[in-house]
Amino acid sequence: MKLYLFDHCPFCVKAMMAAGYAGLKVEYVYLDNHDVAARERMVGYNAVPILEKDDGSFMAESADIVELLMDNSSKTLAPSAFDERISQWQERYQQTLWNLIFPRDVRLPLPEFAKPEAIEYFTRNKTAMLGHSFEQALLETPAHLADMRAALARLDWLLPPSERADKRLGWDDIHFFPTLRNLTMVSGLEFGTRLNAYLDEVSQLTGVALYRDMAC
Ligand SMILES: N[C@@H](CCC(=O)N[C@@H](CS)C(=O)NCC(=O)O)C(=O)O
Repeated sequence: MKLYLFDHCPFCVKAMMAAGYAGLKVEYVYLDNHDVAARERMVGYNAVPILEKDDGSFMAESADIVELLMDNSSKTLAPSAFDERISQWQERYQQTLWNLIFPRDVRLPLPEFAKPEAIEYFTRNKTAMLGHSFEQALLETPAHLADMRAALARLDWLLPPSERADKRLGWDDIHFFPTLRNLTMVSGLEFGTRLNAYLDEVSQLTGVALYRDMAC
């Protein structure tokens, strides 16, 4: 199987997590961020992740891909326990997350941003979502960091899988780890012992690397 993806994309990370946790042989193919036509050719619309199955057919939608990958494995995911809490947190802090993450995405040496046109495409789209430039978002970093520190302090319920009664990776991790993993690209953001343990453990269980060593 092949997975077409961007490394920074939280939906793609869900699929990567499942592939890694399931221990499946899946080839990762990183698309140029601006190559909309490649996505449309495969699934008829513009979105990654896209899974190419062994029979050559394509499927989109991260949750469906996670299900299919897990169905091909002997492992299972624990059911979600904090679905509501996770979506409320993500909604409440969406602007702060975007301000911290979008301008940094294109500063990392990621394959989807290897070409200048890819950086231009992403910058144009995400600037429109933010309502201001990446330069402004970066200038406002101290305020966004303060807001995010308060946000992280509210995650005391989030335990590493090994500290839970059900020690499996679960749907909550599939939904939440991609966002927290993206925050590891933000220089000066401290996660604390427990959240760092969470990030390290889920990264290790899924084979999805963190961005700590390239934080900017
Ligand atoms: N509902 C889709 C959403 C996927 C999605 O929004 N992917 C974004 C990347 S994070 C995308 O491919 N956007 C197209 C683009 O940026 O051109 C899923 O869960 O897989």
